[in-house]
Amino acid sequence: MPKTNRRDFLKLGGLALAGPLVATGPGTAKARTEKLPDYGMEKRVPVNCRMCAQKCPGLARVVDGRLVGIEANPHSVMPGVCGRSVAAAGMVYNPNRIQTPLIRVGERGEGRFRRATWPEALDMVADRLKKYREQGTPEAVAVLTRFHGAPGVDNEVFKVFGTPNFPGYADTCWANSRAVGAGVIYGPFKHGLPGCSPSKISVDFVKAKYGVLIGRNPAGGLVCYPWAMKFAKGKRNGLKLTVIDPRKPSEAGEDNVHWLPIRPASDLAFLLGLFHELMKNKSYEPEYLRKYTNAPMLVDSTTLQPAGVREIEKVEKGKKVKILDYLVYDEAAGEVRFASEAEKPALNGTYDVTFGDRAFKAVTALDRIARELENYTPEWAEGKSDVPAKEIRKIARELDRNRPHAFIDPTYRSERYFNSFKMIQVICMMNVLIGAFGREGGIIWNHSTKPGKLIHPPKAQAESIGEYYARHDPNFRFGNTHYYRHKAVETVLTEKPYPIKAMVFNGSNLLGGSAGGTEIVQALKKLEFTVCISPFFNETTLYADVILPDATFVERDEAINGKYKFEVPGVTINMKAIEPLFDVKSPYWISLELARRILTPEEYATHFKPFEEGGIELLWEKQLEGIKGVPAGEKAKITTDYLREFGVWNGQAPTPRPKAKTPTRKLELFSTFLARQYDELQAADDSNAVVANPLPVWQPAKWMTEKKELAKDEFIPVTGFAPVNSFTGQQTKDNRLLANVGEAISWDAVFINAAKGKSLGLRDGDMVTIWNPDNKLEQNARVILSELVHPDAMFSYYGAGPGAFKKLNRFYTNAPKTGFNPNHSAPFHYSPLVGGHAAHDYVVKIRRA
Ligand SMILES: Nc1nc2c(c(=O)[nH]1)N[C@H]1C(S)=C(S)[C@@H](COP(=O)(O)OP(=O)(O)OC[C@H]3O[C@@H](n4cnc5c(=O)[nH]c(N)nc54)[C@H](O)[C@@H]3O)O[C@H]1N2
Ligand SMILES: Nc1nc2c(c(=O)[nH]1)N[C@H]1C(S)=C(S)[C@@H](COP(=O)(O)OP(=O)(O)OC[C@H]3O[C@@H](n4cnc5c(=O)[nH]c(N)nc54)[C@H](O)[C@@H]3O)O[C@H]1N2
Ligand code: SF4
Ligand SMILES: [Mo]
Repeated sequence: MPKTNRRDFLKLGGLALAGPLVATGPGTAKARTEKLPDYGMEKRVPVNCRMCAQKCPGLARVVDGRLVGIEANPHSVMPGVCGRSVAAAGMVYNPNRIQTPLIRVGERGEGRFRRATWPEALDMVADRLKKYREQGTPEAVAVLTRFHGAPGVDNEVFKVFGTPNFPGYADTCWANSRAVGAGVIYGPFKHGLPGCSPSKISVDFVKAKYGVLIGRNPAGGLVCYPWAMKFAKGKRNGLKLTVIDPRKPSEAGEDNVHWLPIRPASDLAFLLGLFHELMKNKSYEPEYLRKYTNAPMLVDSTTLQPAGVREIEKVEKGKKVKILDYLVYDEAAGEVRFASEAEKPALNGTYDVTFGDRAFKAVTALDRIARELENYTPEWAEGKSDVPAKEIRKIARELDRNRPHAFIDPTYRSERYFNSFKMIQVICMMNVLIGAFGREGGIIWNHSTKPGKLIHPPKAQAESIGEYYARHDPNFRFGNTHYYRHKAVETVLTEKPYPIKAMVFNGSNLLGGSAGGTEIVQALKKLEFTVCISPFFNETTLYADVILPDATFVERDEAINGKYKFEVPGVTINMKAIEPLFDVKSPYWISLELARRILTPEEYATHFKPFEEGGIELLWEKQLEGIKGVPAGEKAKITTDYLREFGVWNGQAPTPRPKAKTPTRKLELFSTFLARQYDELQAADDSNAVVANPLPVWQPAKWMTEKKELAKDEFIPVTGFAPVNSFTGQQTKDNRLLANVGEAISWDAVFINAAKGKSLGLRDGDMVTIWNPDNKLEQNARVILSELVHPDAMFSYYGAGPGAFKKLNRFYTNAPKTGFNPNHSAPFHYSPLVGGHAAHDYVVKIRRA
């Protein structure tokens, strides 16, 4: 087995080398998939596609050492890769990739760099970062990772360095409204906080009969190929869909899709109208609600607190755990009892309760919710959302007719508006009411595996700023302590709770992907040092002091991956298919070189020497040794050799169950977590109490509180993904093989309602200027006048154009030269309590350029 090539390390440790190095990284492993059937010359190597973020298992096709494409891995339970993956060669052989390490020469933001050797660039990074450690403040360095190439090793370098600050990207994606909104109803909870990431559950499209997509487009933003396949299969099986979207997403399929345009950010109103109908029509199975949900929980009608709770012990998976028991009215016993002791908890009614020294009346959660919903008629919802009341009634009937094989998709990318959290809370409550959660054709739990680790860094001394804000910032109460890019920027600007002075961007585009361009630029200018590890240029690299180009996924071996985003557990591997091009290096090699330079020799010897010597093979061995989530009988089978040969292991999908991972272990139609938070916020007279209300209640988006109505030239900037693009990443937008399709769908344009556009004197194809009156930053794009966009919405495909940073055009040839990015102009704000970047909760103006 080839191990780490020690000579390469020695070479680099010595004299600075002028020319490119041949070293490619530790433990370059050999793939066996050549054994799979091929057509003569081709070799097939298992990879986890990274053309977007989802790591679908595929096979890289290599002819004479060159990548010709990626195709489905037939050993996967749902084989398939999407068109972006097929076009991977357009990323790899793009001369616009960053070819050598670069060091800034001009001002930050000018995007002027000189070429450097690896030793010079690595030494500079190490010297500049080491300083903070020597001063005793390693926490002044924040490490922002997303598309990182050396999982299992790269972040570990900085963990041993001593920083606790790894502000993840997902406050722009799912980590707030979605994770908390679904978590409060379904679970799971970790350290007392709810967090249901989108990889934890999925919609059973294959068996579903009817569904509502609202703020979700599984055919455009595929998520991962298996999900897209399930969606397509469901549609072939006759799945009927209603799509609620400010624009018609043609990717969802034209034939059996019913599209209803909605005013941006008014989804919550539509949903409340729908919930009103479902409740009025009693669209539920009493037995499901009694058995699996806390609908019978008795609550105080005005304070919204459970009438009485206690903690009881239960054994789960051999471990004692505490669960929350609550009072219900037991119809069998004819008295109020704890749920754990009740035989037939009542779903409806008001009862006399004596608990502790209080005697009072309490109502069932179901009745209390129903009472609240009386306010939100379909007519009220129509007034706010523009979705006709009769359509809302029709959707309610369809859900009722098809339940439980019906769903309202709990969304994926959720951080759009101040009220996105409430929207998702309400969606998840409705899926519980109609009995769709944990049922075939409804919402089901996914199963992933968790590989073990090779490197075990000590815990940092300082508290991370994410944890700090979650504990001390009342507005970031439910904020995610792993994903807080926004708060990292705030810390740079305010230096609270302590200064952040340097940032390491490892496959993360803060300036392109997060709302608040003006403030982010201020922060990037203020930092003492910035390094970007990325194969491609992006907005953030314009502000880098040093850029280190790492190899792309087909040019490197990678840690084993267990997140398969699927109800079927999986283990997948990514192996080097081709030699790295230009003077780029394996990200594992880069990590070791940084570790060697930044850490003490003792630390290096303890934590990284084993990897240097054992290479990726050792990492894989340790990962497989410590893997969790694989049935005992299967564990022995999944060896490195097995993965080398097949690329993927899949387990069996368990039968869907309405199992809850909440404090009560019931699907919490009435969230006990929110009730407690609501109580505290009410007591503190906090205006954000409405956000924590466990009941389905209306909360306006931020722009609605600032403006009564939009003027003729004003729009809310909404985005969506196209099947050809992937965020702001150059891997798709500057890709020759995708550019034509991108042009064909006008991925660089903004789409507005035809009548409204005409009233502004605009013609189809005009170049327009778009700006936020609050910061005046101007952007240009072509405008397309369309019947298929709500008058208040300005739609753009996210991430294809350069937005306000036209300097990027110098680094690309195939990408559009104009195109709007709402993040660049967006205010620097975040949604109350949960902390999502609320990228679309503001108003833009347009005029002909
Ligand atoms: N307005 C608006 N904002 C959004 C979204 C939206 O739809 N609208 N989408 C949001 C979502 S869902 C997400 S997940 C985030 C994305 O989070 P971002 O961090 O904003 O993601 P990208 O824009 O893809 O930028 C990541 C960078 O990693 C680099 N990269 C690609 N491959 C590699 C690699 O192998 N190694 C290294 N080191 N670097 C690599 C790419 O050049 C790219 O510039 O953006 C969010 N922001
Ligand atoms: N092609 C492609 N697929 C991807 C990715 C990619 O970059 N490219 N990225 C992956 C990632 S990280 C993610 S998070 C997922 C995201 O997957 P999705 O969450 O499905 O992503 P989007 O396409 O951003 O948004 C879905 C729909 O919401 C609509 N929408 C926007 N604003 C509103 C609104 O106010 N109300 C309503 N009702 N609808 C609205 C958009 O028009 C769009 O059709 O996609 C994943 N898959
Ligand atoms: S969805 Fe497509 S681009 Fe994204 S990882 Fe899967 S195959 Fe690759
Ligand atoms: Mo995302």
